[in-house]
Amino acid sequence: MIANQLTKKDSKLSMAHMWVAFISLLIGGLMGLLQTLVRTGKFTLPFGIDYYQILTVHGVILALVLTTFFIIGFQFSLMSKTVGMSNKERAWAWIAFWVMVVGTIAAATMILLGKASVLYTFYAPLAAHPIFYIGLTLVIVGTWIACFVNFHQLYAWKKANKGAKSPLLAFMVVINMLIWFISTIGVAATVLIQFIPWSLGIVDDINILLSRTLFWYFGHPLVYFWLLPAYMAWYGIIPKIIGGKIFSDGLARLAFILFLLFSIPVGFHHQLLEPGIDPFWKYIQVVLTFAVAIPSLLTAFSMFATFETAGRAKGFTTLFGWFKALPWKDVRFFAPMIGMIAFIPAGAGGLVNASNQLNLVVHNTIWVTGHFHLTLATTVILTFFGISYWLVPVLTGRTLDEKTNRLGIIQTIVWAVGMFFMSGSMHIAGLLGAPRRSAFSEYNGSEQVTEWIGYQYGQAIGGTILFIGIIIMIYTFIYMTFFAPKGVEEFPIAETAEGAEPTPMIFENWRLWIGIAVVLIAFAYTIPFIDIIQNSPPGSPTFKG
Ligand code: HAS
Ligand code: CU
Repeated sequence: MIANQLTKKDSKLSMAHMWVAFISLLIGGLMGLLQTLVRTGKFTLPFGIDYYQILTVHGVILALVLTTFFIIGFQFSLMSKTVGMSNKERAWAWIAFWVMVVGTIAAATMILLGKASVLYTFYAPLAAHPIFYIGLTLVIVGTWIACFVNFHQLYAWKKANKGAKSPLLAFMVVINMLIWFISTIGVAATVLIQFIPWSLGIVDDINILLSRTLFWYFGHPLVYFWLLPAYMAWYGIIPKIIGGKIFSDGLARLAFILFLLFSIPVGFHHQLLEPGIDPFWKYIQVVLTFAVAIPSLLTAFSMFATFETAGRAKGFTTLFGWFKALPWKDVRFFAPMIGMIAFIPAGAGGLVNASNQLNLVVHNTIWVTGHFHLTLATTVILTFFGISYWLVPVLTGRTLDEKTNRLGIIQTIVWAVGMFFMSGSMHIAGLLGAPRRSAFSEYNGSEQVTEWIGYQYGQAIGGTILFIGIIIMIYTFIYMTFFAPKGVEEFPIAETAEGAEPTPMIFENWRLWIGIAVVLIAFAYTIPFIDIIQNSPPGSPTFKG
């Protein structure tokens, strides 16, 4: 039998992923700073570097590379800790890692050579060099190997522990990888069937609407692939850090199952203004989008309940007394907590985006950029930073000392302040009509532009503060890896509260949940796909990105 623990070999595997993630943070963050400076109109990029090239580096390296490597590395550590990893599984996990690294290097090289300035969404008819798409394909193939390693880990554990409920965190990892696997089939299809033949010149035309629909079939679940590891930490780790218990194991699993069901059939909320999709199906997918907000609302409820019960157990009896009982000075709590607080306005913004009439106002404006810098770049990333303060010492055999804790608290505050300015300015400028994905322009002296410029400065101020946050984070990462005192750091895994309702075993019925997920996807997408394939207009001329 395989021991359920994080061995030295497992640590090395997760740590390799962390290295890629933190190097990506530095490179991607620098690009972000440059972008905000360009948009003030007072700064030009040196050496003839193009704005859209650095924008592509920024999006690809942060939204795709950093996240994927951090998530997969973190999830491997959770799986080893809760259900164990065999030597064979670890060998496959390393193969997955290297396939992803090779793919990343291939795609990154093309972007750096200026042959793939197509942004992270690579919308057709902007065309990149074929190697860019082949690189992306390799990254996806690597993640698929990682998916199957995780599936096999839980399967092996279940076989050895017949009838037992799977550990909560392992259950969550498997759900996240199921969402990832099902959704990446869409992006793999468009890249393999459409983009690669087209960029190689084998075919002249590309069905733009189809490619964008396949992209967003993947693009929305992608954001939950980022969010769910943060939720794993909120549900399964934070209660331990605050000296409490998981409020309800069953509720946590239910939330994750709802994500599996509703994350995917909602991609049209990114295409509400796209002509060529029947409004009826947009409406259906918007209804499903509001359904996918429910597990986040369950999570908000669960977290409040966890905080309150922990506070009351410590003897705080007043209505909000539990608030004081929280360990504000412990960065393992503080960083994710700021992330949670940010998710209240961030999630509300998401519901604004998903509302058809309001989407008309915000679509393609920098409001949307503000939205995902609150969700991804604050809620998710601050939680990831919060995880790294204990995970990196666990992986390197060191301890989270006073210095790391202090640096982490400062980092979190710097990040929150920087993001307040940057994302806040983006939201307001967006409401005033400022476009996203756009370098500085005076738009031929249009008067409206004068309304935006103040907020563009606001973004540059925020971006500069955020870059300071990145330097602090990188310094802390290096300190934790090489210099923090040696010792044994705790891997905090929470237990369920006594007296909580038992978890229904039906939650482990994978066939049922995957089955319903597939039915929902088929319902939301089959007719629109047929319609798009039969009725799309001919492709437009190709533009080299
Ligand atoms: Fe989004 C666009 C709708 C969540 C990321 N989103 C984007 C893009 C990205 C992104 C990257 O409907 C741009 C893509 C592109 O390049 O074009 N989004 C939503 C909705 C949600 C949502 C309905 N988005 C996310 C998350 C992301 C993310 C999460 C990343 C991680 N989004 C949209 C739409 C668009 C969009 C449209 C397209 C816009 C357009 O026109 O282009 C929902 O999932 C949000 C639900 C969340 C909640 C909040 C629950 C609150 C919690 C915190 C509790 C706090 C506690 C602390 C306990 C309902 C759980 C309390 C403590 C105290 C002290 C108070
Ligand atoms: Cu979405």
